[in-house]
Amino acid sequence: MLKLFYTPATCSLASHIALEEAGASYEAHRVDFSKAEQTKPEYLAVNPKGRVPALVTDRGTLTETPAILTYIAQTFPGARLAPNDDPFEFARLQSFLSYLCSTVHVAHAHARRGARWADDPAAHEAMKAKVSKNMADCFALIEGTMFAGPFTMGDTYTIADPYLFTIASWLEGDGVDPAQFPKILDHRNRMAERRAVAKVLDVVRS
Ligand SMILES: N[C@@H](CCC(=O)N[C@@H](CS)C(=O)NCC(=O)O)C(=O)O
Repeated sequence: MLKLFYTPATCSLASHIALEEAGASYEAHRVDFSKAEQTKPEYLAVNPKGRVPALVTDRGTLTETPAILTYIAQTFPGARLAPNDDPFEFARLQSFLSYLCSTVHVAHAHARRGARWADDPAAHEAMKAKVSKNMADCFALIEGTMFAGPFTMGDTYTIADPYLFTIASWLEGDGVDPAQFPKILDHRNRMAERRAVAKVLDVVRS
């Protein structure tokens, strides 16, 4: 049985939705950031990085959202969550996942996790001050050139959709008005109506 370690309102939501969309059997284990559980030995034994998500499989534990999403798509091919047989389309998908992981998520993290990059409180404030502009720039690029529509990669729903949905749900908290990005806002609204998304949101918000 797969085990997903998740925390509400974090990037683990993408993997959680993908498991549900795949029809996977899994257990969801909450990691409570308000109790700093991600820093405790019990959780570090699962993921020494001290982050969520982590997906425990019968072959070992996977971390990093793009890797977990890809694993889910390839383990449940019947759910057709990735173009597994088309190297170019698969690389396009990887490119989108990588951008969300290594650029957009990192831009967002500068608001609350500045201590990863600097010790000086003034530097933390300077990083925070850039978050809304950086996130708006990233989403302008996604809206203008990367989002194919009606789903993220085009006509077919893929693992990029729950990932984009997850990170787009952070916009207001980062001081960005999503109305500037009508395609992304429409995608976010359509995603919220999916059965799998509503089910996972019920669990993480309970
Ligand atoms: N690159 C990782 C990032 C994981 C990550 O930073 N997760 C955040 C939540 S969105 C976390 O666990 N933060 C806990 C902490 O920094 O203490 C991924 O994409 O899975």
